[in-house]
Amino acid sequence: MKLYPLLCLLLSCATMFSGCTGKSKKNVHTVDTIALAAAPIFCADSAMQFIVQQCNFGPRVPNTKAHLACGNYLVERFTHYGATITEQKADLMAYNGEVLKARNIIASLNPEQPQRIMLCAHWDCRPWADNDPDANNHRKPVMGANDGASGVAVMLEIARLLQQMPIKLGVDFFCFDAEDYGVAQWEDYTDDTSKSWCLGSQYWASNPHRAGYRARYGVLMDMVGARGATFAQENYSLYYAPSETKHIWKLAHQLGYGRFFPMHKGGYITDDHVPVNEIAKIPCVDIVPHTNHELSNFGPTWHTVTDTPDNIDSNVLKAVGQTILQLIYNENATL
Ligand code: AHN
Ligand code: ZN
Repeated sequence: MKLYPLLCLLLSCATMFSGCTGKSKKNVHTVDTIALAAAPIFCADSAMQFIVQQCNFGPRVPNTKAHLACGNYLVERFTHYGATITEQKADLMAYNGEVLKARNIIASLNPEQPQRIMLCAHWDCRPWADNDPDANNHRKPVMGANDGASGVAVMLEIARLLQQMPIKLGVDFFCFDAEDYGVAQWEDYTDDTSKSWCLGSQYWASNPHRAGYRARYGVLMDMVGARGATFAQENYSLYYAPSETKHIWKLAHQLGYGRFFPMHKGGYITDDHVPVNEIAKIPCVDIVPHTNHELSNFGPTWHTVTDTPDNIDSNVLKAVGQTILQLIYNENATL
């Protein structure tokens, strides 16, 4: 039955009649745009260098020398860019019974300003490349150029630029530890393993570094540098921070990075934004890749020994970094 043409005719009539109400007729072809405050240019080469610097310490697996040295480096860099550092040290029990000497590093700009936003990334590396196609690599640590270093590098570059062009808004850079010690793939767990991930952010959300800490919202950046990455709208983000999520994606499109930010749902990803949303009750968006690859939905280097700086694409860092930098300067313009 050819109902289709009839349906179309009815729909177009409805549209025509609604057009006769006289409301917003002349705006039907204009899309409302986000006003852009003056903002610096995000330097992707600089962000790339911050990835290389972190990786030069070796895999930053908790309880290793590389982890300790890189933590000290992050404190030194954020201090150099004018931030006030709060370190949270805690002994956190991993699922396998290991006690992790964990260290959340929180770097605050304009610490007295009540109007704040939070940027987050994890800085630790996974102790096992358990998604590597070669089983001989499963017990080797992950270098974490993308999974760890990339988000921190984008934050460091933003901190560097904020020192050059200061704002009034408060900005907190959260370097969460012990994100990536989740249950290994070789274990045969049948129960929920989600709490084995994100130990540092779970700790912070239950023990905030300042009593009564609040922020307007947060943005988590996890694995924001891999070649070929695209960032669908993550489902917890859409659930807990719908307006912020849609706004960031719209901003990215307006800045010309639409090909990295498809306007559709990804999946529910267990990540550091979940405790921020569910325990600290601060709306937090996760920018995390959703890539249909046979090895993993996070891309071919995820939890493999190939997660190295040579597989980072600075164009991906640029798309994420410039979008979040613009977001910050726009937020500052509302004060
Ligand atoms: C899960 O694999 C359940 N979540 C991903 C969290 C993660 C690991 N992010 C980076 N590495
Ligand atoms: Zn990981």
